[in-house]
Amino acid sequence: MTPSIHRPSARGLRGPDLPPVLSETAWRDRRRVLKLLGLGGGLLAAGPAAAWAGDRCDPGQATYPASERWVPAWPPAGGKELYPATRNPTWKQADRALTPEDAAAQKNNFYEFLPGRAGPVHRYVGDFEPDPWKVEIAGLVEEERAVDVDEIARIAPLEERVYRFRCVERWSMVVPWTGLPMAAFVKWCRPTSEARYVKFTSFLRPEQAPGQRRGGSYPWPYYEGLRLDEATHPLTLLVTGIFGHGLPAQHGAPVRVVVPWKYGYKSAKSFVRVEFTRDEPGTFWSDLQPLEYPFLSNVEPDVPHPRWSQATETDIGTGDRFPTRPYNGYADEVAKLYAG
Ligand SMILES: Nc1nc2c(c(=O)[nH]1)N[C@H]1C(S)=C(S)[C@@H](COP(=O)(O)O)O[C@H]1N2
Ligand SMILES: [Mo]
Repeated sequence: MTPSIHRPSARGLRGPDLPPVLSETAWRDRRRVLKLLGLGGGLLAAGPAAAWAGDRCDPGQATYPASERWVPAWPPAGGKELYPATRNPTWKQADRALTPEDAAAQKNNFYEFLPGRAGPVHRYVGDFEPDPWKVEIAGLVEEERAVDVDEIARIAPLEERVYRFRCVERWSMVVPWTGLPMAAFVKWCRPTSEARYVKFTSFLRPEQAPGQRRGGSYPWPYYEGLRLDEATHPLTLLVTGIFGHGLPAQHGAPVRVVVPWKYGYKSAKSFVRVEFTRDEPGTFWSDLQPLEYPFLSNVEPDVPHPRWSQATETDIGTGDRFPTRPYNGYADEVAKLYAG
C-alpha cells in the first residue's frame, strides 16, 4: 500500500541483500523437515533435486526453501511443540511454486515499521516485543475479556495451509501459513446474535515501531474489518506461523489475519483487539482513501485500482508475471458470499 504509484519489479528483490535461495541454512532446514517426516538422509543423498528443482520446490511436499534465519527468538504462539503443524491436504498446494522464505521475509508491507512502501521491514523490527502478547475481545460478545495469545493458539489444532497472497500493489506470493480457522476463534469469542462484523486492531507502540514515530500522518493504530460471514468462512485463517515456525515480526508476530481472496491489506498483522460490531467498521485504508480501498476489497482483476490495472501480478520470489484471477483464484469457495 502506498499513496504514490508503486511499480513492482523483480529488480528490487534481486538486490544485494537477498541471499541465494539454496543457502546452507535452507539445506539444513530441508534436512530437518525430511527427518520429521521420517525420511532419512539417504533419500537426500539419493537425489535432493528430485523433490526440489532449482529455486522451486514441489508444492505437494511438506518441504520448502525455508531458512533458519527467520525463526523468531521468542517462543511461537502456543509453544514450540506445535510447530511445524500438519499440512492440511486440501490446501497443500497452490498451482504455483512456493515463494522462497528469503523472498517473503524481506519484502513486507508493515507501515508501523516502514511507512510508505513495501520493503525490508525486517531491518526495522529490532525493538518490537511480541512476547508476551494479550488480545482484547470486546464489543458484542457474551463476555468481554483479555486473553493470552498462547490460549488462542490452542483453541483448535494448528494446521499448515499453502495459500496465494495478493497485495493491491500487484506483488504476490505463495506461502505456507500456520494457523487455525478464524471460525473456531470467532465461536470461542462468543459473539451475540447482534454481531455482524468483526474489527481487528493492531498495536500502538511508537517506542517499538519507528513507523509510528515518523509515519506521522497515519491514523495509528492500524485497523481492519470483515463481515462475520467472511471471518467465519473456512478459508479465513487466524495465523500464528509461516514456513513451519512462529511468525517473525515482519509477517505480523505473534498473531495476524489471513484472508486469501482479498487484497493483502485486509489481513491485519499483530492484532491486540478484536471487536464485534453491528455496523460496518471503518478501516485504516478506507478511512484515508475510500475510493481506492473499499471495505470489501476482494481481488478483482477486471476492476482497476484508480491508479493502476489489477490484471496481472508479479511473484516476489521469481519476478514471474501471472494473470490475476477473480477472488485470487478462490472463486469456487467464496463467490457465493457475494452472490445477489
Ligand atoms: N498492522 C498492519 N497490518 C498489515 C499491514 C500494515 O501496514 N500494518 N499491511 C498490509 C498489507 S498492505 C499487506 S500486502 C500484508 C503484507 O503481509 P506480509 O508482509 O506478511 O507479506 O499485510 C497487511 N497487514
Ligand atoms: Mo498490500
